[in-house]
Amino acid sequence: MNVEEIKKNATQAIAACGDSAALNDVRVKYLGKKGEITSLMKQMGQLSPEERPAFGKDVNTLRTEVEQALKERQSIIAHKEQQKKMQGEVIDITLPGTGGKVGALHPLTQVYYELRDIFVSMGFDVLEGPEVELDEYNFEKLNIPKEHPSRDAQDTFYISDDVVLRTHTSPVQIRTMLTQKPPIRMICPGRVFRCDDVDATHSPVFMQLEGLVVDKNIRFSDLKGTINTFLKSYYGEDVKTKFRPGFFPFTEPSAEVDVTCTVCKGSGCPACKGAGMIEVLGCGSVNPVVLRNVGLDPEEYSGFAFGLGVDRLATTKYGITDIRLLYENDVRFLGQFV
Ligand code: 2U9
Repeated sequence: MNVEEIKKNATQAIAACGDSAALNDVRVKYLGKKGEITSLMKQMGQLSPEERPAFGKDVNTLRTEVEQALKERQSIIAHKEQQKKMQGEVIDITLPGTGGKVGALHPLTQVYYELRDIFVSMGFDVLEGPEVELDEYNFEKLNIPKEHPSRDAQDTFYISDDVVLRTHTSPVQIRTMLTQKPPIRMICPGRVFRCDDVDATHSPVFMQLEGLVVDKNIRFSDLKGTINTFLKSYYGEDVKTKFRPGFFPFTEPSAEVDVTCTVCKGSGCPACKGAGMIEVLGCGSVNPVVLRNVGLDPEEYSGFAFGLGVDRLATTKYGITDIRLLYENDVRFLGQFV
């Protein structure tokens, strides 16, 4: 084949290439080791010395032209291939997003924050203490004698003879009275532990909130005013409260407090077992024995205290019939409190 024919064929072949692979085949066909242009070069030896310069020049020109054509075609193909690749990667920014799930505070945390904020607005400090406590602070100083039923090993987790998991947050008030002079106006929130089986109304771990006020001239009427103000703030202005006599070793006199049932508004229903009222907290004047146990003179100082279970305040307000719902963390339940 002569130079002109090769040039014509190569130019046509290059123009017909649609992708890099095809173009590379053409390159090999003409410029490869056994390619047609390479073979032309090898034929030089068979020519006479006179013919060689002109032939060499023609073949060189051919090679340069074919190389140039390949280069131009390669550039067009590369551009086309790039366009095709980009079309395959197009992102539709108008598609709806998948969105992240938004978390929320646990209902018990929401209720605790609400209770805390009410007491803080009434001038109470918030204090915390250890969950592993001395028997001395959890029981002895609170006038809970050795024979008292709540000291039974069934109710208390003992770490050793004189160390327990606190069964209430009252030891925090003991610690506070041992280290601070009255006036004391405090609440102490925290986890408490009792050796109970789990059922609709019991959990071996639950959150309590207790309060204590100690000063000169504190009377039972101060307790009633504080508790009524608190309960109206939490349950609503319409709530009715009832103080019934109760008994706690650390308060004297003591009371248990009921509020109108939030489910039936007082007419009687299964939630309040027909009574129209539900018990929500215990309280009383601080027993003078307890004041003396922490070195305060009951002739000079008096006080009141109260205690409540945060889960009970949550279940009564929202008509929840089983406290286990608050501890199992089923999102179908939790989602109702977002
Ligand atoms: C000191 C003196 C007195 C705390 C009190 C109650 C009444 C009470 C229960 C409510 C439901 C415990 O969570 S519960 O099971 N508590 O009824 N607690 S008076 O009295 C104190 C505390 C500390 C120094």
